[in-house]
Amino acid sequence: EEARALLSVVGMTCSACAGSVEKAVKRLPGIREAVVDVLNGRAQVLYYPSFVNEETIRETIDDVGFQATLIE
Ligand code: 9UX
Repeated sequence: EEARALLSVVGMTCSACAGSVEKAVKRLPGIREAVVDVLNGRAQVLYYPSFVNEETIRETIDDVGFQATLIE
């Protein structure tokens, strides 16, 4: 069954930043969709919990160079 994660992402200043976050998250296994809102500093991710978890998604965004925090 599909789950949804909403994260705060601090440090994105342009749409290329948002693109790099989306690309990195979508490369993970078990991701259905990733939408990044650069203006509001949010990332919404639909994923399959059997394959990936929220902390892995959060760490992946951190590794791209931004400060990600799980909101819900
Ligand atoms: Mo360009 Mo966005 O180097 O942080 S990708 S500003």
